[in-house]
Amino acid sequence: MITLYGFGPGLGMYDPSPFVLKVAAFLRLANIDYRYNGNVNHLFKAPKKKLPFINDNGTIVCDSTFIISHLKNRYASNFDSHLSAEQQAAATLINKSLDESFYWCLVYFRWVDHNSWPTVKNALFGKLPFPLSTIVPLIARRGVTKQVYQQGTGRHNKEEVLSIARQTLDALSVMIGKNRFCLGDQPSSLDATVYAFLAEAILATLNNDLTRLARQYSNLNDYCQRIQQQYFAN
Ligand SMILES: N[C@@H](CCC(=O)N[C@@H](CS)C(=O)NCC(=O)O)C(=O)O
Repeated sequence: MITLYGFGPGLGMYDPSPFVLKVAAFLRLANIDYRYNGNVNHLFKAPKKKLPFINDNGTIVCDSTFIISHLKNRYASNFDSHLSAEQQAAATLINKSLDESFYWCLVYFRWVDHNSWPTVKNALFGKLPFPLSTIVPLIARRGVTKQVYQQGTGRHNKEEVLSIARQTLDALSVMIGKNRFCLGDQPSSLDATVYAFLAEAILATLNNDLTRLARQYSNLNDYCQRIQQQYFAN
């Protein structure tokens, strides 16, 4: 059996991490049996100190990209075979764009921007006993804010970060158009990534500039709802 380690439900989401949600979405889209084990403490035992990682019958694989490659090789070698070589190449680059650029916009509006922080703090640290409930979020927020600054996104003002997110959303909206899935009427592994990142912006129980922006794209909302209903109903 495959076990997927994540943070545990939060912000109205299956998992508040887009990377964990991406792997869960892939497993569901490809119809691969797995068990989800969500607990923030998994971070301490995670081999690379990041989530997600999986245990596939004793084989540990870290990082959503490596995990999905592993799962495709072992259980779903034909999952993307309906895509042309050009589509597969574009999918690789879109995946990287979401992982490396849009991700930081999400993090910025959850952790750095003041509007969502009280909700995020409560969702992620609300169950800690006092005084940990005050100290741990403070330290965690300081650490994440430093990461966002070091990565570069934290050096921009709010409007600039929003404009980076808007470019991605505009592009995704054009790419998906009226399609059922990202690249037509059949799912591919790109849907796992696109759904995960869009859902964390559109479906999460947060109300900030980024979530409000993402909710303005009706086809992206429909896309998220469709995948949510079809693959995450239970
Ligand atoms: N490249 C990794 C990124 C994973 C990642 O950044 N996970 C975040 C949560 S969204 C994490 O574990 N952060 C904890 C930390 O940085 O201490 C992947 O694709 O899985």
